[in-house]
Amino acid sequence: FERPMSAKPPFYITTAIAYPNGVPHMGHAYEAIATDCIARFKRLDGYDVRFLTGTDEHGIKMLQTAQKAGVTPRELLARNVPRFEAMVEAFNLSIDDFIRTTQERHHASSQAIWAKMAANGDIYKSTYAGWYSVRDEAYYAEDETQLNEQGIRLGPQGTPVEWVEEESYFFRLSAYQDRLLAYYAENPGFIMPEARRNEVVSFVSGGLTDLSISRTTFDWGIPVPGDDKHIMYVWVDALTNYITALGYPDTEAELFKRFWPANLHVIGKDIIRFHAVYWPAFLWSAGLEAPKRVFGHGFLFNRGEKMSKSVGNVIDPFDLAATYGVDAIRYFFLREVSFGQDGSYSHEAIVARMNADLANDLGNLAQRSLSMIAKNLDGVVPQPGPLSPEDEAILALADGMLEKSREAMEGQAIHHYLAAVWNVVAEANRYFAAQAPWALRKTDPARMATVLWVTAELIREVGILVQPVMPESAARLLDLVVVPADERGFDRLGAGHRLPAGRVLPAPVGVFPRYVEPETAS
Ligand code: ME8
Repeated sequence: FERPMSAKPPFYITTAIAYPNGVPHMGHAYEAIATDCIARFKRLDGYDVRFLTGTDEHGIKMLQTAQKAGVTPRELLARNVPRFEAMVEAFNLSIDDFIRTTQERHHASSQAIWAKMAANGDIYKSTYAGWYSVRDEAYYAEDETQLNEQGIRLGPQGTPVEWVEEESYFFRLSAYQDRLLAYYAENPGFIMPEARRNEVVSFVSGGLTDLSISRTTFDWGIPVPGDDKHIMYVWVDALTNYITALGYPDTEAELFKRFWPANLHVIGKDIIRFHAVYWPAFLWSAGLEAPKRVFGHGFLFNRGEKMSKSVGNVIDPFDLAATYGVDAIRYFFLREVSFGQDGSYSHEAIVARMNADLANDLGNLAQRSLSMIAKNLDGVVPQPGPLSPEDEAILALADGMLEKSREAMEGQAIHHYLAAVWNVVAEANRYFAAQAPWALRKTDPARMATVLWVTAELIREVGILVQPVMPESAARLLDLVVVPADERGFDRLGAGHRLPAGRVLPAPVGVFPRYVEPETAS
């Protein structure tokens, strides 16, 4: 890797790596979209961003799914991994790397971190006897499980657990309890949102037992260095992906030096324990730093029902994007669902957002104001006259969006950032209606020109700020006001870089289509 030296501050952000035991579902796409939005926001805000995603290809779950389908794990991967790669294209994910845990680089990296942990005295051989959930790929203490009405024992996530008793290597997790608790206390922003932090603190405070980190009853995984009979516990290998992608075990690699520790691991709430307890302990044991933040987002429910392959209500994200448009889907999920909370979606809710927020509020504002410039000013951005208090007020409100958005995004409150932008869009519509430039056309054309200039400038600012959530539509919006490609960063927001007069605009075209039901369309 040759990278130009950058004076920009580094920002390393990752998604979880999904199990490709099936095709991607909307939960996977949601996590990827949210992470992409944060990555794009940071890039536009002047950071040197590295964004990683990928697939978690080992483990018992993968093996069993393959066996049930009558194929080898590699055949299962050949079937499903291309769909995850296609999701990157389909959802316009601005990734820098896609890691697959079956890659050679990852084999080497996982064996290296294991060897480091062993050299540190944190790994010993014993016998594991306890509960394991294949669906979660997780070990659970007996008191975390319970019997359901059918007498089936379930883990805390509601998945069946099975009794496992075999020779296993253990990781001395118990030795890290105090250091973990101290880390949580000193870094209150390490686990977000707060509900997730409380959950983890209470789990760790309750006492940590050593963790079984190898199995001998199957072979689909990375062998333990020096003891091929043992296959590493899939989570040891999975978590290590985040450093493999930076060149580990070469800690002198340029990417590693620049981007580790990670700024943000974006994951779902069901896998917080792995990231906020096991992962820092593994890293410390290997002499590495813990990540700066782990954010556990909520779960998506289709019409209020939990999506799962077994329930059969998994919505294909590719279908959603084809039906409503990628940007509409990206906007819908990031605006509708408070990031960190669970969320629900339905056709009606998506259409309501598309038509109200996008087609009406933002789309119409652009269309109405820019077509007035086209019709009345030969499509040329006018020179504004003296600004009225109303003009000053709406411009100041727009100039204030960046600070509000940054503040929200500091805490991954993506929905607050979007609410701040759409508050300005709503005010801009009120401004436009109150100034009624169409009525000024005959009575006061100079004033009309000023109002149209102000509105076009608002479109420029909003266009720049919505790029992280709707990259394509925002680009088209910015094309309508002819903002050059190198003037679309957040450093161009505000009073210092107003829309220059004299710019010739293209004929405005609609950027946000209204959703019309197929039945009524014909
Ligand atoms: O957990 N709504 O993989 P995974 C929102 N391989 N998010 C959801 C979701 C839903 N309905 N269902 C799943 C794994 N997710 C491991 C990760 S990381 C080193 C290893 C999220 O395919 C889930 O919370 O089961 C996780 O963050 C991601 O999708 C991948 O889930």
